[in-house]
Amino acid sequence: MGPAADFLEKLGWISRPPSDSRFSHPCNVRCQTITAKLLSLRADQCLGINCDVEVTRKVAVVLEELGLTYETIYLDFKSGEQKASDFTKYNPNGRIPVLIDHKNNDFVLWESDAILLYLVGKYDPEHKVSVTADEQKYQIIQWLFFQASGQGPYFGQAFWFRFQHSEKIPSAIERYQKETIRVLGVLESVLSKDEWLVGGKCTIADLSFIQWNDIVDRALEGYENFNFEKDFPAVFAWHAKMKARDAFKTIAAVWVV
Ligand SMILES: N[C@@H](CCC(=O)N[C@@H](CS)C(=O)NCC(=O)O)C(=O)O
Repeated sequence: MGPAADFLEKLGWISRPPSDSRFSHPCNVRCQTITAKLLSLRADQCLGINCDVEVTRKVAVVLEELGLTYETIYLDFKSGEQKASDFTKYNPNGRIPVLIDHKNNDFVLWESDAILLYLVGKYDPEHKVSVTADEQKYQIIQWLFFQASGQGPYFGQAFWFRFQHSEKIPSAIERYQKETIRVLGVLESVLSKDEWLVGGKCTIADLSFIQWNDIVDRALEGYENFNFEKDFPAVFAWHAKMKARDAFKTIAAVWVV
């Protein structure tokens, strides 16, 4: 680790894994500028999580919102560290993020929205980003399911077919870009009437959407002059409000996309 890492550590933005780290991968600040790398977090006193810059940023944001302590570890996707047994023993799906809660007997959990529910269930007694009424709890679950089954896969596939697929397949690009637009339309229809998705406040339901919305311009590159702010003003304003929160700013300062 170089002087940049020393500086970030002094600020408390990163911390180095203890020598008895459960993962062999070093915590390495170079990954903060390499989007292809996987950023992972590991608990020191409290919580651990594996996390990539875009896809699992939301978990880190919620850890910040709740003032929890965590550490970061990076996995290298290119060399397939996420599929190696060192990692799949935690997540058989070979994907990030994974949470390891050292305060709870090293309890392991994967799927980002399940992790968000766990974090607020266990560590948000003041309901900073959660709710108290049963009905609203189910509404949060509803939005998390929509995020995991609607936003994540459609935005992800739009991205994949636009930038990563070996062949150029216009019909696949069109299909997933249109679905991305549809998902944004669903959000717009709700957020043009209400400031937040559930309970009139920012909760994990809202925060679960931030990472993909943050790169929607790229997913929709080339799509009918797409303009996030003009086409979906309520979603754009909602996203901007979340980005202005301290938790997001802390994460964004460390994780350069
Ligand atoms: N529904 C999952 C999605 C997880 C996911 O797709 N993670 C990607 C992040 S880039 C991943 O680990 N990909 C690596 C791979 O598929 O090998 C969640 O929300 O946790």
